[in-house]
Amino acid sequence: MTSKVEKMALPVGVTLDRFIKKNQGSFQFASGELSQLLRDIALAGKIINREVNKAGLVDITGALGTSNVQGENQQKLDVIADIRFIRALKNGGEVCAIITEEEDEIIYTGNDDAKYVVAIDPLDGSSNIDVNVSIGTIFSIYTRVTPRGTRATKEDFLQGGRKQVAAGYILYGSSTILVYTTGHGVNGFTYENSLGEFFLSHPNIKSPEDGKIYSVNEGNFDDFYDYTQRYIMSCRKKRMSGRYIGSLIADFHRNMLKGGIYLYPPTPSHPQGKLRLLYECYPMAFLAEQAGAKAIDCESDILDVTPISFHQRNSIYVGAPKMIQELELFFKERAKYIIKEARFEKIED
Ligand code: AHM
Ligand code: MG
Repeated sequence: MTSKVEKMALPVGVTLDRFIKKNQGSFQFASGELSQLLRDIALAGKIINREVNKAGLVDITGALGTSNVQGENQQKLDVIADIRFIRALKNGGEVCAIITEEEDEIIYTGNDDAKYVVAIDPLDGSSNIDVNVSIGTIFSIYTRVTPRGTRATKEDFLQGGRKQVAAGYILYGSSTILVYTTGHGVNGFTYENSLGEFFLSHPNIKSPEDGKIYSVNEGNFDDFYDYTQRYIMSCRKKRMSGRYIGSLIADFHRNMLKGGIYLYPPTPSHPQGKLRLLYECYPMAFLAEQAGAKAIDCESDILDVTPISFHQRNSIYVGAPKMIQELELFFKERAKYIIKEARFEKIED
């Protein structure tokens, strides 16, 4: 039996910093720049964590009264997180340009020599801020395709999900956790407030093969296509647990650890789906694949969807591989349904 003193003297664990350093060698042509960039993101995450934690104390909650580029109400913390992230990435020096869910144009950092571009959703699920529900930051990193020393262009960002070199999220929940992948598995680091450090707490995250949780905004049920409705009804029939926080990262994180599926299908108000391809769908899909889960829309793997614009939206179904397989059977039905419809139209002609 370990004595109380021995327990207290146990090592505190692997810090994010040490983990990044140790694993730097597994990056192709590692030069330390990606490692430094991940550290910069972690630093911004610590700062936002501080802001989020005092959200109820100072006058920073609630709507700002302005809208972002997509006409949605911006929360004050949305704006603060946006500013904090951009500043951290500018000061870090490893990023030449940034796009964020909150702004329309490319943000140039002034570091044209830098190798990477980053797409971020600085505070996702922000309608949950005022009510103490989990929110998070999502990031996605690409190696630029334009030559170093020149100005980055939209081609640097519109490379497609498979070109991501790293992606991750920081979830500000019952504790703050940073989860990321560089294409060599997924690891999670919990923030230890008193030491001001992220420690490896969830090494090599793997999604269960199957699960019992489905996460969808069921208030939209009547708006979903027939085949999606039938899938949801099958989940109900199996007495699966419905769990929907309304913060993608929180729903995703829980499902990844416990086994589940998250769905955001198209609706009349969001005919392409609501979530943004570059800021939300691609990074979650990269993480999901690396954790042995799957992310699709009705047509293909999310990572194969062609990007056209920065703020393009997409439907997404992401979760345990067996659950996605089952959903795909319902999508196949959809194909039949469409073929039937087409035939029917033909006969009528
Ligand atoms: P946001 O980027 O404006 O915060 O919106 C994205 C969020 C996701 O985190 C969440 O899963 C989804 O929107 C919830 O949408 P809805 O309220 O329509 O269910
Ligand atoms: Mg978002």
